Amino acid sequence: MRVTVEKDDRVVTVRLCRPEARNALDTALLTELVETLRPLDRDPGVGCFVLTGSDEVFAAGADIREMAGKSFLDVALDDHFAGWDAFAALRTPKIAAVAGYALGGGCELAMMCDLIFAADNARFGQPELRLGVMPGIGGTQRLTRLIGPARAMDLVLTGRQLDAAQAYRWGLVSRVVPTDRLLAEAKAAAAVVAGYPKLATMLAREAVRQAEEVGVQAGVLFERRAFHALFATEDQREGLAAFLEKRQARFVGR
Ligand code: CO8
Repeated sequence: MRVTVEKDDRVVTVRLCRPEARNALDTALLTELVETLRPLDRDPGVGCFVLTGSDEVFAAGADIREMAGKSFLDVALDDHFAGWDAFAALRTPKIAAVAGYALGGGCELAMMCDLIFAADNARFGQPELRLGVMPGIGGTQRLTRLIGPARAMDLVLTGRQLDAAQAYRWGLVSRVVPTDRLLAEAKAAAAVVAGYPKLATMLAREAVRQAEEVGVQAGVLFERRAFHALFATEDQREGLAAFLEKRQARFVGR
C-alpha cells in the first residue's frame, strides 16, 4: 500500500506513504492514488480532499529507478506520466498539505491541488535538469502561472529550492504553518470547504482554474454560466434564505 486514506465527516485525507523511497511517485502509487480518489470524487458525501506526505517528505518526485530503465520510445508510446492528468482532473477541491521536500513531480503534484498549505520546514523545487530530464507533469506551466516566468525560469533552470517563507511570498502556497499544526490546519480548512454545497465548490474551483486557460471575457462567461447553474439547486435557495432568516444554512447537496 502506497497511500492511506482516512475520512473525517466530509473530508478525505490521503497520505502518501512510501518512506523507503521518500514518497517517490511511481506508477503503482499513481494507480493506487487515482483508483482511491475517483469514486470518492463522485461521492456526494465527500466535500474536500487533503493530500499529504510525512513530516519530512511530501514527495521526492518521479521514481528515478523506474524512469532509469526507459527509452524515448518507451515513454513516448506509453505517454508516460499522462496518468497524472487524472489526478489534476478530479473535481472535488483538493488541498496539498506539504511538509518537507516537494521536489520535481512532488512539487508538480502539489500544484495540481487547488490550495497548498506549507509547513515551515517545506522545501519546493524542480531539480529535474540535474538528472538530465525536465519537469514532466505540468511544472513548467503551473509554476509559471503561479509565480511568474522570471521566478519559474530561475527555479527550473537552476534547480534551486524554495523554502516555505519564500514560497509564500512568491504566491506558490496559501498558508505557512508550524509543521506540527499542518494537518490540523489543512483539515480545518477542508472542513470549511466541505461544509459548502459540493456543486458550488466544484464550479467555483473550475471557474478559478479557467483563469489559467482562457482570456478574461471567456473566463467571465464561464463564471456567469456556472453562477446561473447554481440557481437550479435547492442549496442555493437554502443558502440565501438562511441568510435572510438569520440562521445557519442546512445544505443537502442538491
Ligand atoms: N525516486 C526513487 N527513489 C528515491 C527518490 C526518487 N525520486 N528520492 C529518494 N529516493 C530513494 C533513494 O534512492 C534512497 O533509496 P535507498 O535507501 O534504496 O538508497 C531513499 O529514497 C532515501 O533517499 P536519500 O538517502 O536521498 O534521502 P534523504 O532524506 O537524504 O534526501 C531527498 C531526501 C532530498 C528528497 C533526496 O532523496 C532527493 O534529492 N531525491 C531526489 C529528488 C529529485 O531529484 N526529484 C526529481 C525527480 S525527476 C521528476 O520528478 C521528473 C518529473 C516528471 C514527472 C513526475 C511524475 C510523477
